[in-house]
Amino acid sequence: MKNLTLLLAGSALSAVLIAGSALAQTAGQPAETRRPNAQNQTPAFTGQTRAPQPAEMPKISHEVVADGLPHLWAMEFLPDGRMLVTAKEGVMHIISEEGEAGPEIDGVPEVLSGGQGGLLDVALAPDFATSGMIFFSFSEDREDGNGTSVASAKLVPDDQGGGRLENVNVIFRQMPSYDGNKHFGSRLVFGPSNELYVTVGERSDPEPRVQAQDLGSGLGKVFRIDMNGKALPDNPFVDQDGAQPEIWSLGHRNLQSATLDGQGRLWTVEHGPRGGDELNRPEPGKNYGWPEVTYGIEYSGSPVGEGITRNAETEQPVYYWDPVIAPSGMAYYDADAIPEWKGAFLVGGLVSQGVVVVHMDGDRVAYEERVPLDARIRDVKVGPDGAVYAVTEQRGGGESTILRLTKG
Ligand SMILES: [Ca+2]
Repeated sequence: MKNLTLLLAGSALSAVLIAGSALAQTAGQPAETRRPNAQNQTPAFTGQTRAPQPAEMPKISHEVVADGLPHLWAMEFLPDGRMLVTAKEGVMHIISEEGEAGPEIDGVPEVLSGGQGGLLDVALAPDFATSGMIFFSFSEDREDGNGTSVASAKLVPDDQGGGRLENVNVIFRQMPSYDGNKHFGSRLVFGPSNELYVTVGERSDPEPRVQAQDLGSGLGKVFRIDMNGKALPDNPFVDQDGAQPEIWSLGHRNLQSATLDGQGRLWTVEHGPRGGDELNRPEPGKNYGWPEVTYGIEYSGSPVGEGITRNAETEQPVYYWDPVIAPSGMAYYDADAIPEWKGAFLVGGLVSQGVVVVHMDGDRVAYEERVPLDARIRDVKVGPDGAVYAVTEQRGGGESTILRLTKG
């Protein structure tokens, strides 16, 4: 009896501790303990949401490696170990290995930085070491509205820690334009054959968002293009009348996380509706459902469309989050410094204020782990040292920092 009393007291204590925090740090239990927003929805298969935490969770510490930065959106490591960053307002900087930001890079084109727009992602060309070529996405002001565009340029560093862009060339425009300030995406990822994946959004409002299902529209898609912005000849819709040939997959909402896995395959995490963020491995020509088939509910609380979470014509997400993490930035961990994370995806969480570690078993999620950082995480990268670098932002646009996460 005494033992039972102790046991009950222990359980009550755990329950209180868990209730006091959104995250439970107990192996085998899901990290997320809050009620889902979509109370009546159920996953299509075991492990599609709220996967358990792994038995081995490394102790992670973090330090600020750079601060006092403008509102950053993306970061890439240069071959020399420095970091190239984009800031939403439309500037780029090179940050030294000591964490000092150089002067603004000259020649960055005007961007539309209101709302969710701005200078967005940056990617180094696969041959950057010899060509100096970079690719970047941005919200572009246009005569008939605005939209996400992709430009290429040659980055020419100077010896003051800055540099300039030469031969800036807009190679791709998401069409149609729309007069709004939401859901521009975007991320840029080069595949193993130098193909460039471009993720975008569906512009959020009721009128444009349905175009995520329309192959004649570039809203709510993943594109696959060459370095001149042209559709690749083996894209899935190149021979279909009325379809945009650059489309790789459709039915997406707002994609701000993308990376390749160890096999060179594209994975994405997208901002879903309230309770519907999702991890996908976009395959050519496949339909990922939005806004007709989705988990979650509208931010107003009403169902999304007919409230359908599955049908035969659309792909189920590999994984979904309800409540949302608000994903931005993503990396595949293939380094040795944090062995427990080998083969996992690291996803930045704006609302979840940390890094979400998604451990895979084949193409399914086995475990989910959270690293709380008390800051909105806009981008995540693995450094040449095997540490994880997380870019923070402040809502409303205060200063950003870059954090370095290490084991121990
Ligand atoms: Ca979906």
